[in-house]
Amino acid sequence: ALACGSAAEVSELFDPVQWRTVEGFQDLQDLTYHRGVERDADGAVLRDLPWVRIAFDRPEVRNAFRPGTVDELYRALDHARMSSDVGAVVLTGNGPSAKDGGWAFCSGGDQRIRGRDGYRYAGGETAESIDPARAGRLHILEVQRLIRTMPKVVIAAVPGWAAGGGHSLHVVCDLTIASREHGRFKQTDATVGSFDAGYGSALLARQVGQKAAREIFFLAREYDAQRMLEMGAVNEVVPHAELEDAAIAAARDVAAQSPQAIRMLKFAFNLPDDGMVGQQVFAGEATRMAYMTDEAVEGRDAFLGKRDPDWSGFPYYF
Ligand code: S0N
Repeated sequence: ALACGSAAEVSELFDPVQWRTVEGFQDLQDLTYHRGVERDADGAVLRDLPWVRIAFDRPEVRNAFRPGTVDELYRALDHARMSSDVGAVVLTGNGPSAKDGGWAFCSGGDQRIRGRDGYRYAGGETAESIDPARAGRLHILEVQRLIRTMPKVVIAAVPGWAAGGGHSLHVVCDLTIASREHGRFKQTDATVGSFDAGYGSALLARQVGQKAAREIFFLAREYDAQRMLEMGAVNEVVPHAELEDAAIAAARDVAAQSPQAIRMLKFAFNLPDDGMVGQQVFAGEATRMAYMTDEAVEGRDAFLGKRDPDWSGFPYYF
């Protein structure tokens, strides 16, 4: 087993017994990426379990993401997407901050390097050195789409602040479990002249209703985990120390279900809100399943055999 870091190195809530570092991701700067494992009494890994843990690792800025963080997040999520033995992803934030003990899931875009002229605050970057094609790039939206369309269940484990673009990330996750003591939600987009006019607002309105979503964005107030549970944006509120166990328990329950059924259900839940893209994603899975049938095989084989297909063995189901 690869060294997976101790609770002190990764996060106070991280249980090193439950995880191992994912190979090929030791270079991450702003995230940690671990695979769930079962160990024997001596701590040796017996087997991998079908879930992973991806965590923001910038607790000193409430886990705000800079462009490099988003690159890493996309890379880790895409690796999880393409791992055929992974069914659930726990997305969380490491902590607490060594500076002040504060906890965060994610506080959104790092405001020091944002958009126009952001290079001025980006430590070392200048107008000449920064790649203009990358400056102010909102590729966190690509991450949102990946979370939304990956055929796995993504569970936000919120140990502290979910603010701004971090709030939107929890909204787009399939499930949210929050710390009772430290889970805090605040949509600060409009406060800093930003606005997630996509999933962050529209999907939130689906979850909590129009009036509540407008209140969350227009007033930028702070909500605790219990209030968010009552509004319908959070699935479960648990004692802080039990947050990661609760997330693992949810991942374990997901893993007990049929992978195909989970995929189809996730895409079915997305479909009404995702328009033709939602239909395309759902249809892609339906086609994949259809390709497994004798009927589809007959169509393929007839073409390859340069003969007419024989559909006589395949009823018009009703
Ligand atoms: C999360 C909040 C409410 C926590 O408040 P608290 O507990 O009082 O802590 P603070 O003392 O405020 O923060 C502790 C330290 O962390 C730094 N910090 C916190 N958040 C950020 C951040 N987002 N960017 C940079 N630094 C951050 C504080 O400065 C403080 O550092 P020190 O100790 O050195 O002073 C509170 O912190 C808060 O409201 N944070 C800001 C939340 C916010 O407005 N986020 C941005 C909202 N918009 C988006 O996320 C949209 C996406 C986006 O921004 C983007 C992404 C990629 C590319 C471009 C953009 C774009 O917007 O253009």
